[in-house]
Amino acid sequence: MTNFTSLETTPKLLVVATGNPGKVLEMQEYMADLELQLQLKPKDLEVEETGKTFLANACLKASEVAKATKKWAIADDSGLVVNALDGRPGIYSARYAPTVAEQIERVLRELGDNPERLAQFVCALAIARPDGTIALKTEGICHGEILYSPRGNCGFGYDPIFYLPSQKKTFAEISPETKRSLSHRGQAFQILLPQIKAIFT
Ligand code: ITT
Repeated sequence: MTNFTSLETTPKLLVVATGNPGKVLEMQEYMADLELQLQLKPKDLEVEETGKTFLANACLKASEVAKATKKWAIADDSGLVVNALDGRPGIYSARYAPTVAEQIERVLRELGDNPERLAQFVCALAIARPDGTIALKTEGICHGEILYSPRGNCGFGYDPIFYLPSQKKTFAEISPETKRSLSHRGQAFQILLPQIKAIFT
């Protein structure tokens, strides 16, 4: 009798379903130790983010890119959730204004001198099989505060206004290694990496 499981091969290629270069850099580092070839999604393959939650949008992006490329795909949907703004910009973080500088400016303007500055970065990760079904998904959260003006030049997006009391620095003032260990994306990858290893090695 043929043993069909012996015919199965371990997938070695994972399409990164994002067009955000900041995310790509961070995701590459989390998966650097895996014997896994990462491939960027085709530039013209855009997925409309119609979900109401980070997790729903991560699943949508991973699933659509996997189906279009017929390969395993990983997606990240993330954003900044500000308590005093009723959770805004949230899932609309990338669309809160036309440029990153204007996005930061809008958050600071809306907060004004409100002393309630608590905020969280949230990151949902999803991995889809080539047929679009979701194999893995999880969420990571990093708690911090919104400063009154930007500080630092590292990272991307809202990093210059996101302050970590434990480090007494913003995400844009800490090293990429420290950000990787503390961030929302770091928390999510910490949960997912053992499961990613189980599938891909
Ligand atoms: P893809 O959908 O192509 O992955 P995107 O940038 O549009 O790229 P999202 O819809 O998930 O991705 O929006 C995430 C936004 O949240 C991102 O553009 C930043 O503004 C912000 N963000 C997420 N993670 C961040 C981080 O680690 N540091 C700073 N800002 C972050």
